[in-house]
Order: sequence, then structure tokens, then C-alpha cells
Amino acid sequence: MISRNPCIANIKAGYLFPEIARRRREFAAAHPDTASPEGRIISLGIGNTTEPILPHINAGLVGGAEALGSVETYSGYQDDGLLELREKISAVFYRGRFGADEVFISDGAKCDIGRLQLLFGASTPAAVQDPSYPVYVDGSVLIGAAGGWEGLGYRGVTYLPCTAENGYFPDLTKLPAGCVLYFCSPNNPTGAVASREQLAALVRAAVEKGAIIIFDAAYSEYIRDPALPRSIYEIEGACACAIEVNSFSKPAGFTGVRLGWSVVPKELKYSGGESVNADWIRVCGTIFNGASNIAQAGGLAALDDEGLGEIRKLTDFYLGNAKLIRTALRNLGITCVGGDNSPYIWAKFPGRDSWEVFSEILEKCRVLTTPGSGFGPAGQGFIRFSAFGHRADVEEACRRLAVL
Ligand code: PL4
Repeated sequence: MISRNPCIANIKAGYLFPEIARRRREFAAAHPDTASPEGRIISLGIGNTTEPILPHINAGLVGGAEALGSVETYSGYQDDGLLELREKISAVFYRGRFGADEVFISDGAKCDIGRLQLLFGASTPAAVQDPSYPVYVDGSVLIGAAGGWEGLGYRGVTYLPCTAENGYFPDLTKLPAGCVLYFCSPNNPTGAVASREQLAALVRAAVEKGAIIIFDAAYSEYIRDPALPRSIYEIEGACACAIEVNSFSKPAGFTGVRLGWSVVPKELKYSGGESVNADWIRVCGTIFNGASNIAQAGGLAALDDEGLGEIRKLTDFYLGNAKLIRTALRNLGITCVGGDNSPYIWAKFPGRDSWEVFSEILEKCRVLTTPGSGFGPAGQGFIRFSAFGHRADVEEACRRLAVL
């Protein structure tokens, strides 16, 4: 018998989102009235899109599937991703500044984050915004870049608190030298978006400390304030210290379709001068076989004028939900932030345990949320409300929250 991978043994709890789904199932099993229309559980928990893919983008997907049925248009492996899509991503999101060989098509941001962790390996320390998307920390633990659980977090991870007190932006003097820093803006879960000045300070700190930023821009299409940067590459110097991951999941409703991309600039080098881009090609070539060609056809449709119009419409819809949730919470006197430029609302329940509040909201309102402590120690006492839901469900959830 072989012994258990000690890195996996280091993981303290189950992955946050399956754990929420498990508690939902358990609650439903214990409360048969959840099968009734009045008692049914409404989810404002996991950030999963609910609305149909809009017609033009959907036609792109259908066209991609149809092309597979004819000998003239059939395609097999497309390991490197469609050249046209790589060029289009560079043109639409980065004003054409990256060559196609710096844009990598993926099956989603989460999957690329996992592969990037493999790229940097166990010897590179990890730093995260606290709170943040749990994949950054859990993935670091799985590859051995983080030690075991101690107190409120993992030994090998530097948690950089992002709270109301510091404007949801970390104290960069605490950034360890030579680390990989995961930075998400608009942030999941707080909804905070870093300003241009803040990102400039982040890039300066990364260069000074020899750190590499993995900038997760999965919610960039939710930014409505034109003064706020949508990409780390809007900041001078970022190409020498940052990788950006992004996704079609939340802007186009591709959570189940699976399509994303990463930008790994050729300018980005390790301390020894070697190319990160070259290593990324090696890693992806070895353990990734490319995104679905149907998804890529949908992605191409999403990035023409009509598709971008549909992205705007869909993200406007979810932002409308966010506004309803935020208003309902504020009317109850609950302090909350987010929801203006992001689909998440971060609500404060002072002095309370997040899981306890999660259970209370589930019990009293039959509304599923996400406990803030699942995103890191600084999330304790907070609840994240997701704006992904049908409008009627969100309205009903807002009515039910009144009993809190
Ligand atoms: C539940 C900051 C959601 N099973 O769909 P992808 O892989 O392109 O993007 C995933 C992703 C990447 N980066 C950030 C994200 O917030 C997400 C999705 N997060 C959430 O509720 O926080 C879905 C979570 C899903 C998961 O584990 O990702």
C-alpha cells in the first residue's frame, strides 16, 4: 500500500462550494417542506450563472457543433486554441498589445489557476488577499506550496487582510519576497475593485519584491465605473510581473460551457532570466489538450459587436439583481459593500460566526448564501450574497430576508 499524499492530508476542510451544496442537501432532507413552493430553498450561494446564453452567442456555439458534422469543417484537437480567438481576445481586451503566442485559451479560469500553480511549484510561497476565492489557497496546499493548518490559516500562506479599515486593499509592505501573489479584482467575495493607483502600487511592490502576480479578472466585465481598471496590463510595468487569467463564465454564461484564457507576456521572466511564457507552453502542452472547439466558436461570437452587446445585457441583468439584494440588506440595517461593479455583496454580521449566520439565514429564510469565513480568516463574521439568480427568485429572497 502507498501512503497518502501529505499535501492532501494537509487540507483542513472540504472545498467550500461542495460543502455548501452538502449542507443544502442535508437541510432539505431534514425539512420536507423545502419541496413546496413556499419552503423551497433559493440560492444566493455559489456564483453559478442561471440565465440562458443569449441568441447570438448561442448561435456561435450551435455553429461550432454543426461544423463538427461535416468533413469540410470538422476539427480535432486544437491544443493551442483557435488563432482567431487568441487574436480577438488581444484586440478586444488588450488593444492588440499581445501577440497570439502570449494569449492562451483555457477551459476556464479555475483550471488555469491550477495549472499555473503547477508551473510555480512547491518552493514558491503563496500570498493572497484575505478574503479571496478559495482555489488560490487550497490549490497551493495541494501542490505543497503551503504547510498545514495553524490557528486561522495555513502556515505557508501569507494572508494579506483586505477589510473596510484598509479600503479592501492589502498592506503591501507585508508582501513576501519571491512569492506568487493571487490578486482578484473585482474581488470575490468582497466586490471591491482596485483603483488604478492601487494597482500601480501593486505592480511596483511586485517588481521590488521579485514577486509574480496572478491577476484574476474573472469579473472584469462587471465593472461599470470607467475610471476603474479592467486589466492589470492597464498599468505600466505589469507585463514584467503579472499573468492575467480571465473567463467567459460570468460575462457570457459559460459556467457549464467552459472557456477562458490566460495572458502570459513574453516579457515575464524568472529571477534567473528564463521565460515564464516558454515554461507555460511546456506545462500546457504536457497536461492540457485545449478547450472545446464548440466553446471556442461560442467565444468568437461573444467577442464580435453583437456578442459584446449581449455580454453587456447579461452582466447588466445580474448587476440589477445585486442592487436589489444590497438595497434589501441595507433596509434591514445590515452593513454591506460590493454589487456596483461586481456580482457579489459582502454583508457584515458583527461578532457572529459566519457558518452560524449561514445556518440561520437558511433556517429562517430558506435562502442559501456563502459564509465569509470560507474565503479566509478575515471573512469571519461576513456573508457573501451572490447576484446570480432568476429575477423572481432574487425578489422573493429579498422579501424573505426581512425576517432577519
Ligand atoms: C463554484 C475569482 C464562483 N465550482 O468558471 P471559471 O473556471 O472560468 O472561473 C471560476 C472562478 C475563477 N475566479 C474567480 C471565481 O470567483 C470563479 C468562480 N467562483 C464562486 O461562487 O465563487 C463559483 C464557485 C465553482 C468553483 O469552484 O469555481
